[in-house]
Amino acid sequence: FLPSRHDLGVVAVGFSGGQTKAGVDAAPMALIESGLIQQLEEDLEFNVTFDGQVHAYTDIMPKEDPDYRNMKRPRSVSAVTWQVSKQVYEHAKSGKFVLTLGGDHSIAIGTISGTAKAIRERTGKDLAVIWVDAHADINTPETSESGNIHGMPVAFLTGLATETHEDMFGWIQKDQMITTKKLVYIGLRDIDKGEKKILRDHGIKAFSMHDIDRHGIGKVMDMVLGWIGSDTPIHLSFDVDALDPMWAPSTGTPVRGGLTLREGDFIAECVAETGSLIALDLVEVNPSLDIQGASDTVRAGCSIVRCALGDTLL
Ligand code: HAR
Ligand code: MN
Ligand code: MN
Ligand code: MN
Repeated sequence: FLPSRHDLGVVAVGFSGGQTKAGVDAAPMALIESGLIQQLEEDLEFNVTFDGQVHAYTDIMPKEDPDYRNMKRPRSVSAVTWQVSKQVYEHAKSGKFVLTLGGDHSIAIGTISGTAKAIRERTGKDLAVIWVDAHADINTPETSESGNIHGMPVAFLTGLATETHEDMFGWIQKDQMITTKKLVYIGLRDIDKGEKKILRDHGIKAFSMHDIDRHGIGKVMDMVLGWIGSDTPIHLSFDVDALDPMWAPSTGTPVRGGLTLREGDFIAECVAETGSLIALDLVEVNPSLDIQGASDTVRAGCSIVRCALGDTLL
């Protein structure tokens, strides 16, 4: 199932509709302008397939999009993630590693549904997902206190939330879903009440900041990868707010007490070392928030991507 080591598909998703703060749609351009894709091509010697554009999906955006089941902008998020799903699927189906630059975390509905389907078709295996985040993003529309869909992607991807309307996530088919058994969280520290119940009821594996304090990040990564097991393709979905705001202040929902820059890079390095990583999302960088910290946040994001793609110190 391994992507040919040096073929990389890049999808740039300039979308912010899964939450209410403007600016997260500008992240892909900021990451690219700081030299990320060039570094992957020149320093890491990847064969990059990239259409050269940051997609805004304006042509598929519905004109009206009233709230539904407590979700804000459900048709817009559904339309964009459906399109992202097809883009990511095409790259993954042809055996490329897929890098998606977000955008808010709602876009993971698209990225993971795309890789889950491609990996099933190519290998018959269930995809494992490592979700690095301050938040669990597993609210159903009913448990969400905000209505923001970037707090719900994992619920739709695991089938804990379902919808029959095709234009409001009803497009997500079984072969695009993931199992809660192969989902692992790292970095959690701001979980809603309803989410705690979901994590407990379904026995979902989660390593909070408390666990990282107790065991250290090295032991935690051993446990994460041990839980997933070898010979399992892995999709890493990295929300930059997993990092402490000291390192990544420019993000929509910062939570103090997070990962250091090195812990973030270490997570990415350990997953890269398995040789089983098939896709990476980098999301929630918002260069328009905490403008003094924007370049730090972009640099932290670039560093995580390079580490996940196998950049090593020596
Ligand atoms: N749990 C809260 C909600 O559902 C906050 C979610 C924040 N999500 C992100 N992505 N920033 O992790 O609204
Ligand atoms: Mn998130
Ligand atoms: Mn988050
Ligand atoms: Mn909260």
